[in-house]
Amino acid sequence: MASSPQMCLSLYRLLLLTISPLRSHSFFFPSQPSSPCGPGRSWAVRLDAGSVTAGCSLERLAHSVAEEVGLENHGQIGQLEGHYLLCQGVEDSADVDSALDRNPHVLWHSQEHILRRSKRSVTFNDPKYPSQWHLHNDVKQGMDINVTGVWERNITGVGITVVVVDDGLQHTLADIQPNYSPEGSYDLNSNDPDPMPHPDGHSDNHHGTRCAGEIAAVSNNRFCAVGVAYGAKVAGIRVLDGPLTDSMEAVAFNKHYQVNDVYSCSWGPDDDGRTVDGPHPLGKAALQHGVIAGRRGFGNIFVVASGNGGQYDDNCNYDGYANSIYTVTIGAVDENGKRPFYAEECASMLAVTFSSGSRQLRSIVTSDWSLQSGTGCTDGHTGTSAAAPLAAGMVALMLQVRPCLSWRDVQHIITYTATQHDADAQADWGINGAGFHHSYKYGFGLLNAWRLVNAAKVWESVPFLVSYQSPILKTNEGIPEYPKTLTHTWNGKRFRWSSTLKLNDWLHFILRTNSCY
Ligand SMILES: [Ca+2]
Ligand SMILES: [Ca+2]
Ligand SMILES: [Ca+2]
Ligand SMILES: [Ca+2]
Repeated sequence: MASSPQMCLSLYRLLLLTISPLRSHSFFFPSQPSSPCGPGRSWAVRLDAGSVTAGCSLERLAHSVAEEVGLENHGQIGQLEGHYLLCQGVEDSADVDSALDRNPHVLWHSQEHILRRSKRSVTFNDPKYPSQWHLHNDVKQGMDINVTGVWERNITGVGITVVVVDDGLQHTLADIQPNYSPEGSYDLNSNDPDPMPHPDGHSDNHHGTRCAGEIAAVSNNRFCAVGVAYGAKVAGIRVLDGPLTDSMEAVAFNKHYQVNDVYSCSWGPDDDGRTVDGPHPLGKAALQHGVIAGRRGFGNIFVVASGNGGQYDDNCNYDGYANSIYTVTIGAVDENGKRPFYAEECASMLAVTFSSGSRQLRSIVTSDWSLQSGTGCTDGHTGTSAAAPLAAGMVALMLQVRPCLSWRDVQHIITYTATQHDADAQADWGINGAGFHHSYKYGFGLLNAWRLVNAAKVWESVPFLVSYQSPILKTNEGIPEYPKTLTHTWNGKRFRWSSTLKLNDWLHFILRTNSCY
């Protein structure tokens, strides 16, 4: 059926060449359209294929219909057989619609009008959104978290609550209030349910509010900025504005843990390159309890910042929050994808995302408190403090599409989807025993929201954690001065530690592994 007009055309070509080589080509085929089809000057017509006589073609019919009604044939419309676009020439024709109505070969016709269509790219009226390069970097392609396509598919963190464990949360701000979760919030410094920060003259308690804005600042409210998961709820636990004890940390890590899905912690022990500290027994127990019992048994996701002691050669392996297997440890890269001066290196870093860099590079634009000299918006959020909340927001996006991901699934998906980037020749990427690229500077690589969410959609859950703790094995071996590497064989497996530690008398290693062997 579909090939018959083609066959008919072929016959005409043959005849043309045989019996009338000098005859005008345009007798049988439409002449080149002499005018563009301007708005309101074109008609789409559907011709009656049944009225094509033997030896003729739809194309030829379209040409003669166009002539009869005073239009030019601009050819078939796409792949729609029998549909042609007829256009008005330079001069206006008489009543085209009536002429087409009367034409026996025309089954249907419609004068074309301009249709209003908008691109499905996300636009926001938030005045600082254009400066949020970490969400859409128009200057340095690829140096953003690749989230806009996720939003275009209506994945914005809806149904997920991220809690910021910090110095408070100003939940009355225009960019926070609509997404604020009082149910997930608490004030452990004043022991009340309201985590509102205290402006106290000595300190800038704006930190928690800035982190919360990165996660879930309200979009399209003509105010400040947009969060990574602007459809998510954000809660605050105020715990850093006063003396902190092990029991307070333990309460914080499990506070409202069936409401709060993700805990964002942009703090840790002193980053002076000399401190080895982390959660004490109760804090440790609370982290473990959170991944076992929180989020209805799927496990809370604890996102922690890797630390800002890079310039003091601090290493996040010394930081017990970072080196805990229960935490997602996030480091920072600057706008060029490079490790900034402040970012720490370590083996326990899972991945990196964007934050501030050297002076000439842009920092993170986010909400701010409006107390003291705050305006409710800042373009100066910095450090690994600014990186971890972006990761927490990305985890919220993952959990929206797959609410039943376990805490281990989230870590595995990060490992699989983080991208190795070539920003730095000194990155020292290696391949680990499971075949993944890893760097002490960049973990498994750059977090990518698009890849995280798509992997989450199809992810098959990994098994529960299996762990084994060996008895203490004393080796009494010194770590050589160069290379600073200690290799030890245990149960037939070789383990190698290399470190930039300034060596003390002895080291106590605890080997923890997620694999069975
Ligand atoms: Ca309070
Ligand atoms: Ca906003
Ligand atoms: Ca540190
Ligand atoms: Ca960790």
